Amino acid sequence: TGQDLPVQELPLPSEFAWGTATAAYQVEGGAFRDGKGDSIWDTYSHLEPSRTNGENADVTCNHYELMLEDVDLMSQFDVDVYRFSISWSRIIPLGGRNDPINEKGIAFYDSLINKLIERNIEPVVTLYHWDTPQRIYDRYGAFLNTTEFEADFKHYAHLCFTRFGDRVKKWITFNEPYITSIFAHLNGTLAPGHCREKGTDTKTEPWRVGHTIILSHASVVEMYASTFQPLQKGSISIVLNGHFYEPHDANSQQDIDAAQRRMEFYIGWFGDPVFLGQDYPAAMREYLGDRLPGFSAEERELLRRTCKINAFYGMNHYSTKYARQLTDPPAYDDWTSNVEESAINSEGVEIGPPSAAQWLRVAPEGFRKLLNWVWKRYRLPIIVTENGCPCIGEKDVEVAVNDQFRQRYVGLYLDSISRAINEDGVKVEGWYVWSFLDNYEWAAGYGPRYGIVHIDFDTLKRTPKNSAWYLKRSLKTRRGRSA
Ligand code: GBH
Repeated sequence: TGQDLPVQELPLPSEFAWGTATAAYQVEGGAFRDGKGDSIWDTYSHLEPSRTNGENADVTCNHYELMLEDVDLMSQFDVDVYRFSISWSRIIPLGGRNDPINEKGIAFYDSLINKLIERNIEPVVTLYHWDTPQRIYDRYGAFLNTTEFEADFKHYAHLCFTRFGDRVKKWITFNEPYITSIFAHLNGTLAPGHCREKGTDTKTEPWRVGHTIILSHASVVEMYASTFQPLQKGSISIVLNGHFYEPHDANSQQDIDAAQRRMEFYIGWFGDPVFLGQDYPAAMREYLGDRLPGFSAEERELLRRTCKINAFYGMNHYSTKYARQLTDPPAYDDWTSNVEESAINSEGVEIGPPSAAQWLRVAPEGFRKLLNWVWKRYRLPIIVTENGCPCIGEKDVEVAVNDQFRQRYVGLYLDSISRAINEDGVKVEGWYVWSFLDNYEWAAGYGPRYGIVHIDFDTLKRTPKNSAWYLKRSLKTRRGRSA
């Protein structure tokens, strides 16, 4: 599985971009500062703290106040790129298209962007990383009302392009629509935890949420291309996450099919409409029937007009799993598509060594295969917009600094990118580590730490881990090695 290999420091193209990534709710803090409105995460983390490890991100890294120092710190690692997200309710507190704008919120992102540019770091901006304005959810259920959501999101995006588009040249509309659809609307472990409320329908709602995201993405892409791109000359796309799936029994055709189907349910769900302008994958129609919404003729036209405008495939990727066809599937099966997932295959072989997160194992070969799978299906240059892992015992700064486990993980995953580029002919343009700082890991609170910088959440002291210096060196070496 490649897990026993040493890190080889294989070459990467000289123009390959290396960056770090964060998301607003996870790092900013200042949750109720300077006129910011509540988001569904402010509500969710306070309503029933047991859902979030008893913790919230009211303060978290306090990046809201320490941002200038944070960018100075980041620039010591020689990064090319910083990917961050804008908190919608910080700049439009009530979220809607007729609601007032908060200039103080805009000023925060203005100074962040200016500071990055001063440090020669390219800002890559995500418009939506899970923190829906609470009022939008209260008014009409956010994603559950396609027309309303699309109009409000478009207005918000228009504001961002207008105010920041002179300096921001790479835009991401949505982070991981699969997670918003499934984790927030089916199993309810992420805000708004909608399916925990009465009168919800988990049979159809996750798929309706996905539908809204796809259409909202497409109409924002069209608006950017027609109204902003001619002058601003930036690019736009979406970020999809997904594991790679290996068959549980490599000799079973059923398991081979199950692994393929699992990836279509994870990635093809969004990728086929967004990047190919097509309907949902056939396997989804087959399994979900009319629980899956259809695209009207007009919507199909929108997808066809916009699919080629997406300039890159944004990939968040962490790990690989085994997929097994269920022989005795439940009466209806919402999201696994009759697939059982595991970390151990039919011969007892583990997919890779475990990290500090139960779902995340070190599996660089699967990453290489996923890069190939995505390239073959969508033929778009890939930017790895998130990749990284949490190590065991990292609360303790002494332990965290010596993060050999992370250095090995990122080293092996970068080798996989090198092989995908140089041996397989896949186009990969950049890699952003998740994450710049230890931060608020959603339902897991401050438990798992993904940062290349340690945070003491009592004092807010920042301490770079050795992986930060390793990555600085490694990217220099690898890019120097390519002819
Ligand atoms: C990304 O999500 C997010 O974009 C980022 O904000 C986050 O901090 C980062 O990854 C690290 O998790 O315990 O089996 O129910 C990745 C998708 C969705 C993966 C929730 C972990 C829980 C799996 N994540 N999932 S499980």
